[in-house]
Amino acid sequence: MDKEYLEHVKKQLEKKLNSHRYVHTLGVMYTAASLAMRYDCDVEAAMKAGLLHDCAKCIPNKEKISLCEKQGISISDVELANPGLLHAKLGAYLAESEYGIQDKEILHAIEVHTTGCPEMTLLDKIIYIADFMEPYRDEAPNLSDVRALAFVDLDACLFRILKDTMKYLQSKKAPVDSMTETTYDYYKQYMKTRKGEQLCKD
Ligand code: DGI
Ligand code: FE
Ligand code: FE
Repeated sequence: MDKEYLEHVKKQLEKKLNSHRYVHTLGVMYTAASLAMRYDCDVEAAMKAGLLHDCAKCIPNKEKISLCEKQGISISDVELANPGLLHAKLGAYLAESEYGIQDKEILHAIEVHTTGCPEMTLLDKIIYIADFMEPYRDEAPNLSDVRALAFVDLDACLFRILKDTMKYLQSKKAPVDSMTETTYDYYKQYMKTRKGEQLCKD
């Protein structure tokens, strides 16, 4: 375990994030570690991705946009209207350029942690789910169900969160990012197919 690296990054992030976000970040790091243990994923990679997933969250929105433009990171219409969404892509960029992460799997998990994507890797799913269920999160509905499901059936848990997120965005009349929608459609189909296969076996 690269303890020195994790401690070093923790100190950096404490300066870059507000205290609410910093505490959330530690929650995601340890929750991701637990899920990695359960599903036989690389625990150190899960901790690094969890620690860094929101590293760009507290950059002011205007700066998020200008940083993306400078780095040639594409911005969709929905992202332009909701620049907060850009913290995932920018986070992956900063994880590499500022925090020295070279592992593409870690960078990808950070990049897709807000919208998800089709065919997520095990690490992508762990970070996406840990972000939603970490101990300090308290605003989401059905949290206790999601937390229990995460340790029993990772894909069912992922789909449950995607479904709740779509419902939440629709209730707020918030514009849905095309990747959020694509991910939801992909895992809806995936869970349907899985159910069909299960029934064939029975
Ligand atoms: O950064 P965190 O708050 O820890 O969590 P996150 O990166 O998952 O971001 C959560 C927020 O992102 C939550 O308020 C819902 C929002 N979000 C996710 N997908 C979309 C979205 N917001 C809009 N407008 N459109 C989306 O497709
Ligand atoms: Fe985030
Ligand atoms: Fe987060």
